[in-house]
Amino acid sequence: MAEMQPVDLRSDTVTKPASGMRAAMAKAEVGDDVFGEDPTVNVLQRRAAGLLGKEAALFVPSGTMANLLAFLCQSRPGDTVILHADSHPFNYESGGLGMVAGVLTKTILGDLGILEPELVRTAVVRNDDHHYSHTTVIGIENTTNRGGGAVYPLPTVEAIAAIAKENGMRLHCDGARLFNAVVASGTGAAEYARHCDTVSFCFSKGLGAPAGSVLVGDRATIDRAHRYRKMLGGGMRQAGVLAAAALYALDHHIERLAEDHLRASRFRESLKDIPQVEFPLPSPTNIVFLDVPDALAYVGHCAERGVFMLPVSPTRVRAVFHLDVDDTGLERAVAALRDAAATLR
Ligand code: TLP
Repeated sequence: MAEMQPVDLRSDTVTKPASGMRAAMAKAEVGDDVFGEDPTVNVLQRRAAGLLGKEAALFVPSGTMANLLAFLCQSRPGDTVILHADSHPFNYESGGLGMVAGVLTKTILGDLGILEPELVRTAVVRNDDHHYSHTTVIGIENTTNRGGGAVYPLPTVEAIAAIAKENGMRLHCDGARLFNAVVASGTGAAEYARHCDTVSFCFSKGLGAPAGSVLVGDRATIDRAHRYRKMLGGGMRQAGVLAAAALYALDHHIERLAEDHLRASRFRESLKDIPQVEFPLPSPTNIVFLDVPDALAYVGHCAERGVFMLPVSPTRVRAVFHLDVDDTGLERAVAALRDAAATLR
């Protein structure tokens, strides 16, 4: 077989900085951000806060840290936070909520990783009886990772926000892929954020930056987050190099997310007749789940054909579209998956 570029569909985190982004990074003005003196970080934080209509923002190394800070800042050890059973903080953040924030998690269900407001209502404990832990924060995820990149309907966000408010709780949105939701739904980022106390989003996923996320919210909460970021070792000094990549991503990589969504749906469409492969969830954005008889074996056969995906259960595989997969990559992926499917017979 001729030398072919591998197609990496394991995650949208695998993207490499584009040449324009690297140029922006190279000429970034920097300073010591722990002293608040990195001009590029300061511009990014103001821009992110403005984009979401909030008072303040904090640039942090990862989405995991942004989520942890949100829960740390808005709860006390021994409190309970409400999350979907499929949520990222509950499943994939190394137990930080328990170990670092010291909170209990009450996990509830809902289709496609989207919290069912009525289940949220029943999960809230509002009782002065000292037997109970206080439920202080609700976390939502937009788009949902394990829900197949599903987009939160705005009325659902509103309903959950109303429950939070009625009960004196905070609402955090893990918007690691918030701009995928924005582009797919046409609902503005600030419109989603208006109902949430804090929102995080990542530059290092579909937006294509090498690292970095941001947490936005009111000034007092972000000030607390700043202190905890230092405590967790997330103060980054001349981080303007990374902030420049993030600013470049905001300027150049938001609208193009629609291309990833289109390729994800063409990918599904091109494979739907294969009897060994099923699509268990809709894929409205850039994440596609495939059910196959043996996920490890299938992923292995595809990898031999130069296409990488992630097994997420013994029978489920994830493929994620991003800016380093063009139409040629899509065609190559479809051909490899078809060919590999024959080996599953
Ligand atoms: N998700 C990664 C893996 O951790 C699974 C991926 O490849 O999808 N929230 C959501 C919804 C996420 O999907 C992720 C990353 C994070 C938070 C954490 O972001 P990072 O990796 O920057 O800590």
